[in-house]
Amino acid sequence: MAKTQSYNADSITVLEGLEPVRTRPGMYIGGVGIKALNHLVYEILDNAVDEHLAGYCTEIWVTLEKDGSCTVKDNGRGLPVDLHSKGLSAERVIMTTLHAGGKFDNQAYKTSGGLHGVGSSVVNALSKRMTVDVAREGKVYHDSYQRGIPTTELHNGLLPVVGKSRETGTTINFLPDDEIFEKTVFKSEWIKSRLHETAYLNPELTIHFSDMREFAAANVKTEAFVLGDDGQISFGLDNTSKENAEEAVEKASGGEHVTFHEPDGLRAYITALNKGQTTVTPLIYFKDTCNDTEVECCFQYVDAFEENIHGFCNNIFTQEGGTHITGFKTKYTQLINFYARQIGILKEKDNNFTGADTRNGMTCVIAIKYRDPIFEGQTKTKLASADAASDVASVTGEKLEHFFDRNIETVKSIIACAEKSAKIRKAEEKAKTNMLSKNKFSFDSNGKLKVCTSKDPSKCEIFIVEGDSAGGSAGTARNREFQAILPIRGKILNVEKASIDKVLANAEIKTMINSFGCGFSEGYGNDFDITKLNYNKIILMTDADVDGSHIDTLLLTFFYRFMPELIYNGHIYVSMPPLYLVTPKAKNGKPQYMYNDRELQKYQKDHDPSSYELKRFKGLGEMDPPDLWATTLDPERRVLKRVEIEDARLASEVTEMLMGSEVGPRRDFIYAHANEAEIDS
Ligand code: 28F
Repeated sequence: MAKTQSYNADSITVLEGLEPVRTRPGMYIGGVGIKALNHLVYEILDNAVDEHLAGYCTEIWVTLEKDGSCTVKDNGRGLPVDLHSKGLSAERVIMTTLHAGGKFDNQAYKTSGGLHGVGSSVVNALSKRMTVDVAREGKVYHDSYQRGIPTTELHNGLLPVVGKSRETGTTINFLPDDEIFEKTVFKSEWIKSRLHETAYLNPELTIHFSDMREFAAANVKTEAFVLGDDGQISFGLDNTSKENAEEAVEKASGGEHVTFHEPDGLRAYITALNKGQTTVTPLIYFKDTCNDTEVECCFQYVDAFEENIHGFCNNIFTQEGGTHITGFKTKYTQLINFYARQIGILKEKDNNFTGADTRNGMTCVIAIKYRDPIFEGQTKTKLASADAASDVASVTGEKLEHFFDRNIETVKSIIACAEKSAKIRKAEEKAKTNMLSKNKFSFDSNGKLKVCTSKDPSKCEIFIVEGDSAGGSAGTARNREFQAILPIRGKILNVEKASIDKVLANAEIKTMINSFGCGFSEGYGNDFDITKLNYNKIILMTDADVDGSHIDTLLLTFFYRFMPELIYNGHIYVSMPPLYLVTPKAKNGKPQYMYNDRELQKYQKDHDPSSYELKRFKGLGEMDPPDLWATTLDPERRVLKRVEIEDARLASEVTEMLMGSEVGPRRDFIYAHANEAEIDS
């Protein structure tokens, strides 16, 4: 702590003014939504954490104030305030110019990098008001801004002294600008979880969080207080227990206070991530430095068929992974295979475990400190610095060999998880290959597909119809040159519930996979190749009744799970066959097709019922071929709905809920949306 970091204010690189920040905030903080709002807090917090990483700050206070502003305070050295070459206090330069940050101080690991490194000047520009108080050299210096414009007068470029202090540190209070942000109410849950994560990554740091905002207390006020006969306050409404009542009262008066301090660091992090799961190994931890890159890692296996690996670089969560993760994975896979052969679990002739096999059940955090990291990817959270991979690999190899040599039982437990994964993977592969190979030949035996003559996929269409009768009339009505018909019998398998080998054993599914020709993708392997797709349009042409729509849902579930690209690339359509045929009795009356009830009701409003004949099509099989062609197959006249997934995640959740094995959510969803669905009259 005594080490005084040498710097000179001139080393602050001054790039440009703050105007562009207010005109295009999204460029600097990724948007103007609630995530971007919280990002303001993280920007300021990162600077305080940098001061901790430099070795000078041990505590940070984050407070959400009553007035909606946020205060971050640290007990570091205090921002420099002496004159910068521009004749201004260094603090003023740092707060009013973009990317002002000491390139000089690459002795420390700046958390800034990519999106993260925009620094406090961006927060200043996007805040209705901001104050900076610096305690250093026994004095407290003050500066203030409005929307990035200074409102404190400097004397000969220096900040006014507003007080004395034996401590040192920096305190910044800012109120996000409601002219910029859609919402200016911080989401405290996200902030608390980020503070907790920061505490896990920095075991010597203590972070205090306070939420003083009115409504935080107001929720409490809306509950009915009941003064118990023991004089204690409790909740009249939901009989909240006494301690909650006390906490609630504290929130009402003095706000919420939480302190994050995790002296067990990553070990505590992994323990928290594995809470409630059956662990299969002890915590495995190592930390070392290689080529100036600090590598810290902790992992533990649980009895579950999943893998959770979180990477950090200079305290930044690398959501999109990167070289530190690949370096770890490569080395780890080699190691586990080496030990599996040493122990004799893998024989000479056996293939190696895949990387995924060796990480089956692993929960892992890899946190590195790296100078001037390069980030790339959508949200600048993918580490691209090449030599981070080799640095991590060498620390991992050296430390784990040492550990595994002395803990062979743990290695055996890990290998047992790998064997389980390998077994399931092989079973799936077998199911898939024998499905594809057997079907290549026997496929034509069930000869259900009525192929078209053209072999140009860009022209061809395949209609998936329900049952052989519809298949028959569609087969007759279609244009053989470019329209193929695939009749499927009854309901196809509900793939959301079935395991992969059952899915691949289902005749209808096999026929579809083979007809399309592009293979399919599933968890372990991606053999999907859209360039091999035989048809430009895959058209679901089921009957317009409840059965038909159920089949549509099952088909879409199948496409979403095994061939999502078909949906994303717009190859999937739903045909819109007519529901009614109205034939006027008058001699020259022209028959008219109606595609929904609204059209029919409109017609019925304008025509006397005795003036026409009404036919309701119960199924496509009932339509004679010329009608079917005219209304549903002819590209010139038909109506098709293209299936698009706006939000894949929403679609999968809805699919999961509707087709998944749990009944509860499906029933709730259907009840909730029943009035939206056009229930057949
Ligand atoms: C509430 C947020 O921002 N704390 C900070 C420091 C300390 C120094 C510093 C910051 C020097 C040239 C970049 C002090 N003394 N909390 C914070 N504490 N920045 S931000 O220096 C800025 C660099 O430009 C500091 C000696 N060296 C560094």
